[in-house]
Amino acid sequence: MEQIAIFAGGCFWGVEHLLRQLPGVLIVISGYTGGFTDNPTYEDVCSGLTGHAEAVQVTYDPKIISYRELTIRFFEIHDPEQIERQGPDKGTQYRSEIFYLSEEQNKIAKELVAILTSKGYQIATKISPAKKFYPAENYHQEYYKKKGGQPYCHTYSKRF
Ligand code: MHO
Repeated sequence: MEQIAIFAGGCFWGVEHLLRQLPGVLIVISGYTGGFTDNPTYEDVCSGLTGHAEAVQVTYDPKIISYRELTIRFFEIHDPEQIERQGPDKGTQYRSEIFYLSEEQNKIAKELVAILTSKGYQIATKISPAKKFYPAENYHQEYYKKKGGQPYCHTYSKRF
């Protein structure tokens, strides 16, 4: 049975591109969530006034990849110590946040933050219940695949 996970880790182009490469990840949609306006556009979210974060909705097969493995990768492809920014992108829409869809996901996310904290990281990542996820405009989907090139705001760093 497929499951869903939602992560915000800065510009969704890079998060989408890097999570899509994992075996067991079936679909990744770039979008907006965590704010207080309905049907936000990219321009709305860029204004920083909607409360939404750029985020990805990941559909995965838990028989191939667990939520824990997926979330570990999320922590290793963005910098979870940055507050309200990611690399060159500044603003609350680029914050680091995990939107959990079950108590089990909440527990796993908190355990991973505790592990990183015990290693000395100052984790900025928020952990919040999932709210409605709004898919972004088509031109934001599979951005790097369409344009060619590699993410410039995200790289892999081993942290676990
Ligand atoms: N720094 C990026 C942000 C794009 S993202 C979809 C840019 O090139 O505009 O927010």
